[in-house]
Amino acid sequence: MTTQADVVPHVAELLDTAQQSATPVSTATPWPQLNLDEAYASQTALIARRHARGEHGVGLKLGFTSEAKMRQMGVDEVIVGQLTDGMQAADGGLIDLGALIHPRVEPEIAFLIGTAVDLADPDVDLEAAITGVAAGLEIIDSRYDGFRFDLPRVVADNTSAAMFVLGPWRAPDEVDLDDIPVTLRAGDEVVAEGTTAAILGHPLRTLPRLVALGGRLGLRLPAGSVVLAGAATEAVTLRPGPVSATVAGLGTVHAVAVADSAGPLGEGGD
Ligand code: OOG
Ligand code: MG
Repeated sequence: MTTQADVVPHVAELLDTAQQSATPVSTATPWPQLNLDEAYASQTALIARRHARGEHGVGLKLGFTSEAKMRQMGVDEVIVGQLTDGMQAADGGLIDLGALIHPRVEPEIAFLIGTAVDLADPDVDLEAAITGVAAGLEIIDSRYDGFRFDLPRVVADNTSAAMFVLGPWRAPDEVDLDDIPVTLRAGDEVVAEGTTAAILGHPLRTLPRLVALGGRLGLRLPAGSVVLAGAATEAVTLRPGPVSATVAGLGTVHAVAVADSAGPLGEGGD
C-alpha cells in the first residue's frame, strides 16, 4: 500500500511512464485521492523527473481560461502547468504522433517575458515584463485513458501539456489583443474558431491569475520565458497533416503532424 506521503512521487512516476511510453494510465489503475496542493506537488515532481533527464524549464502555461475549454473538459478552475524545452517544436516543425497517446491541438496566445519575474514578489508587474506576443499552437495529450480527469488529476498531469509551437514574436505595443478572431486550421479546413475575448475577456487578464497561482507555488519566470494564456477554443483531435493557428493582426503559427517520423534506423523511406 502507498501511504499518503508516498502519493506524490508515485503519481509522478505513473504519469511520467505513461508519457514516455505513450500509453495511458488505465482507468483500472488504483489512484489516490489528491487534494490540489498534492496535485501541484505531483506536477512539480513530474517536471523534476524531466529536468533530471536534461530538459530545461522554458515557461508556464495556463489552462481553462476560456468557457469553451472548461465546458469541453468539465473543469471550471484556472490551472497552471510547466513548459520545458523538450516540449517545444519549431514553427513549421514536425509533431511525432507516434510519441503521443491521443493528442489534441488548440490555438494559444503566447507572451514572451523579457525580464525575470518572481511570481511570489508582492510587487510583481508581469504585464510590464512582456516584450513579445505571438500566436501559438498547443498539443495537449492527457496521460489518462479516454482523456478523462478531474481537477487534481489534470494538475498532476502537468495540465495535459505535451508539445507547443510559437509563431514569430511581435512587439506588444504593435498588437491589439482585444476581441481578435482566432482560427485553428487542419490543412485548409477551419476546425475551430474563437476570439481572444474568450480568454477571460482579454488575454492580459490571465496575468493576475498566473501571478496568484504561480506565487502560491513559488514559480519564477526567468528572462526569456514563455507564457501560454490558454486556448480560446475547444481542442480538436490532432490528425496527420499540417495544422495552423492564426490570430488576426498577430500572425500564424504552423506545424505538421506525422504518423511516423522514423529516425535514421526507423522504417521510414517510402
Ligand atoms: C487541460 C489543458 C488546458 C487550455 O489551454 O485550456 C489547456 C486539457 O484540456 O486537457 O491547455
Ligand atoms: Mg492550452
